[in-house]
Amino acid sequence: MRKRVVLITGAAGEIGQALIHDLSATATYDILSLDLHPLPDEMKGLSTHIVGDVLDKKLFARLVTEYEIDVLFHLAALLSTRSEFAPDLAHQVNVNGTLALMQLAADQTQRRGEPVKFIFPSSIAAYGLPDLATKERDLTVREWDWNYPTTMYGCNKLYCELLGSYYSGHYLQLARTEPVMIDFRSVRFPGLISAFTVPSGGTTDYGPEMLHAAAQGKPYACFVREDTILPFMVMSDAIQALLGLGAAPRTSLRRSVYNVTSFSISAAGFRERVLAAFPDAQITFQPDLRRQGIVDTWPAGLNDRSARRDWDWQPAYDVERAFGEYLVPNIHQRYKG
Ligand code: AKB
Repeated sequence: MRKRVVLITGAAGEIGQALIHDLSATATYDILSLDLHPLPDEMKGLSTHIVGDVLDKKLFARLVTEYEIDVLFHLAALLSTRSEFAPDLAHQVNVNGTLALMQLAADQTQRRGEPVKFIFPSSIAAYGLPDLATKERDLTVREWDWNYPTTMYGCNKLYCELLGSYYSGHYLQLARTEPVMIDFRSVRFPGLISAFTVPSGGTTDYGPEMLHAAAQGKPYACFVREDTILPFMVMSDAIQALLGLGAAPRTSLRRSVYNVTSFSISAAGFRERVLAAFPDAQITFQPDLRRQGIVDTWPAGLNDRSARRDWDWQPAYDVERAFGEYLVPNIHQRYKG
């Protein structure tokens, strides 16, 4: 008999590592994790880890003979800045990789006659505001506002959200028999900040980079202007969002894609909070025009009313608690000594 598992792709990334820690603590599922890279040594034993590529169809053909994938957290992706430097690769990983996994989930769903849950992190990059005046006016955007992304990554995320709706609502619509569909659920994340890992290749990275540099006594030149405002959330809330949406009864979900957020903060405000915790931090501003151009199209805040209404979403950490209770104490601990 095949072993029933939760599959996590992109498992060695920031969200992947945090999710494995959380899921393995509850022990409800056996975790199968996949990434191009091995997991850090201290995570050995928390999951069955496979070093491999989401584009490797042969690997997946082999995996489904051994495992029954019940829930799939598809986290593997190239982030926004990196995708601008390698748009072709970004499209392959972010779109073709996702499409292949949705097809796999759809095949598994058909075969067992029960939906595979497909949980997909989307992003504020799915938005594209036309100018700063609009960003200042529309301070919080709803899921359906300004869906005109200007980056390869944003286009990839928005398209994959639509693919998810297709596979969960319309796939095989011309077939004679009624198909069983995958159960696709997605959250649009703001910038994420972890106390334990540092991101790479994203455009919201200036927040966590500033904090981690300060904790290590390293100078940091922030690549966006001081007045840049973006929504953020700590990693622990991001994991609760993925798990909360995953656990919600299907009948209570009125959408397949939900905004989630915690607090909005300017780059200058971020610096102030970091300085309050690390008074010797050397933080300057040296905006990079291209990266600035990207964040200027992303909204200052997200309207997450639908998530709050449908599956009781609520972040545990507002800005005060995020810095005071989660980020600063854990980062102090991490770099101690
Ligand atoms: C990035 O900056 O690319 C990511 C994101 C906003 O999804 N953090």
